[in-house]
Amino acid sequence: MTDYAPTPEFTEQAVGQASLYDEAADHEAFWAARAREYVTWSQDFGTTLDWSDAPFAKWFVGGELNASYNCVDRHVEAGNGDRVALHVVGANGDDRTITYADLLREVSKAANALESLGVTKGDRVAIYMPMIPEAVIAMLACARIGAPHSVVFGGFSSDALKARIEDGEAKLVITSDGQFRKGKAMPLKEAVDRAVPGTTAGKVLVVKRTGIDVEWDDERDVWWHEVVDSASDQHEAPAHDSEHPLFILYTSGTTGKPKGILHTTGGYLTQCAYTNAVVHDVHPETDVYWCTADIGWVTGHSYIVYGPLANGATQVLFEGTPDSPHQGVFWEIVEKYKVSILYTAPTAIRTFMKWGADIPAKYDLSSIRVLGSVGEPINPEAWRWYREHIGGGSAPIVDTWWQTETGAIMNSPLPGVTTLEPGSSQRPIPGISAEILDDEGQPLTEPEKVGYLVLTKPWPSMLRGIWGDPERYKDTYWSRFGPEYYFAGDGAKYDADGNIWILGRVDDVMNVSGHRLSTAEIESALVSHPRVAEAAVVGASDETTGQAVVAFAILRQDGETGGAESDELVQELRNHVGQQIGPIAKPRQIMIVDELPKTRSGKIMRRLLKDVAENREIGDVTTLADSSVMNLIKDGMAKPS
Ligand code: 6R9
Repeated sequence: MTDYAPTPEFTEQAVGQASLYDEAADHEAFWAARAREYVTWSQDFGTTLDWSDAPFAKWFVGGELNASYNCVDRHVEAGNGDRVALHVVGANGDDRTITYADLLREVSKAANALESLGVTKGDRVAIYMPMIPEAVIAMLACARIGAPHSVVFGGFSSDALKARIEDGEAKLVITSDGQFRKGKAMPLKEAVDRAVPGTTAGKVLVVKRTGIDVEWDDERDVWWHEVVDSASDQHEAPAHDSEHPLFILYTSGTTGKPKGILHTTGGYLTQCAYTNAVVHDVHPETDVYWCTADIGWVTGHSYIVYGPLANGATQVLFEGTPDSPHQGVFWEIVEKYKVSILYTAPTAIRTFMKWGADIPAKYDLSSIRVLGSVGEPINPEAWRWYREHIGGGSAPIVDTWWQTETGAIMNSPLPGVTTLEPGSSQRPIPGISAEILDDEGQPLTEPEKVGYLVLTKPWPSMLRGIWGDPERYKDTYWSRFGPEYYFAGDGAKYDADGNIWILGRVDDVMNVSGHRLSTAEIESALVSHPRVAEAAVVGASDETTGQAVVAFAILRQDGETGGAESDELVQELRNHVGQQIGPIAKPRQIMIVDELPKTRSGKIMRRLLKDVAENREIGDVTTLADSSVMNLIKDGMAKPS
């Protein structure tokens, strides 16, 4: 039996010590102490938590701060201006080093430029960019002014971008001319040009990244290098209320319309900085930290931008993908920059496993001392491979469970304290309280009983609502088990040692390579195609991506089907989804069927379709309105195409 207890040497130097669990017995005093430990306040707060208007929380009431000041200025003021903030690894071989002093100048210039474009406190700014330092600078410039950013993943379609600009009523969009993908310059601004007309966005600020040709609207479009480079590098960071909105980030819900998750300043920054310190064990003077997420996802927000920069860490910012220019690029970067903390996703780890251990073995990975995982459950096999082949057989792995809504890490081992259990994110970190409830809302304590994960106490980085939809906020998160419990939407169980195992979403949300996609959203994209009458989408388990999108579509009667045409149509439908939502949403498989399995009340029984998609025996069909449907679907699948 392998012992995954921390070594005494690791424990001794660890930021997160066991005493934190004891200290957290007084919930509010614990968080008040973290807020003062990790954040510099321009005005100290009074009440730690105001929960009188639950589920609408206020944390660190009356406190004032500036998130950008906390992530940049204060490190320069403390004499650390020469410390590298970002080792920028470009996708085109053009690496750059940005120190904290450089970052302060760049963020100040960008803040001045945004103000010159008419952005003021409270205005929303959409950011649609590749993984370039200007994206980080733009986020921090928005935070500085108090203009909430809404970062839209650069892989999303122009339709998805438009919906997010409209919902957040963004005044400005920041983008780039293009982006490098596997060494090739691809357009990006083009999608913005299609998204912006008819929306509130009056200006588009464009970073020149690739130099490819772009359409230009003189009234609306402004080059970043023209307004930012010439702006003053002095910008006083104003103090904002602790509850001032910091950003909106859209995530998939159970209905087609994405939810704009709202985060505010003081509580969010506190929990991001604290968790990054105690979970990733960041020692800013000596560590080189690399989180491989994209800033378009919450992991990039909390663990590239706000957490590590608030802590004054040195990090790698990588513009590229794991397979370009070659399958060893991650390990080449680890070797070159002596990365000591690596935070990535199970889907990436499984891909590396598939490529083979001989690839990382060619590089010197001895600098690595902590590994992290996020985005979906990590299967024990991948966990062991990660530890063995990347972590030199000894690096602790922190499997961190959290969500866009929770803002920061909730369940995770502490690397200097916890004896690790491969595949489980184990237990709530100090300051967080979770339980598993059964269908009736009774707490489960017995091992191996499957229930629902809930959070039982408010936490500083919790979402403050869904943008523009307070009712949906209450319904989605605070009604399933009553107003005392935050319902996370994940199934979970305890093991005999009291570790929590997350079993995946219990709602109609899929997790593809760690990205949340809603079945309803993809179904409505399919149905928006003129040939499709009805569609059902399920997440089928997939060796590499965790889950894969599998769609079943019924065609309209007026069209022809069959033969070669149906292959072409399937391709066309896949592309249609890609265009409507983004390439990550493209179904792995689309099956053209004559019927869908439905209950008598007309609900599609996705459970049965999932059985088909995963090549399993079909489960209980007794609640189907027409039980012969499943035979038809199965027969259809068995037919060679
Ligand atoms: C940070 C992030 C949240 C959903 C969450 C859960 C799944 C994330 C996990 C995990 C098991 C982990 N999830 N981390 N499941 N173990 N360590 O991923 O946010 O994109 O909002 O997704 O991802 O299902 O509910 P988000």
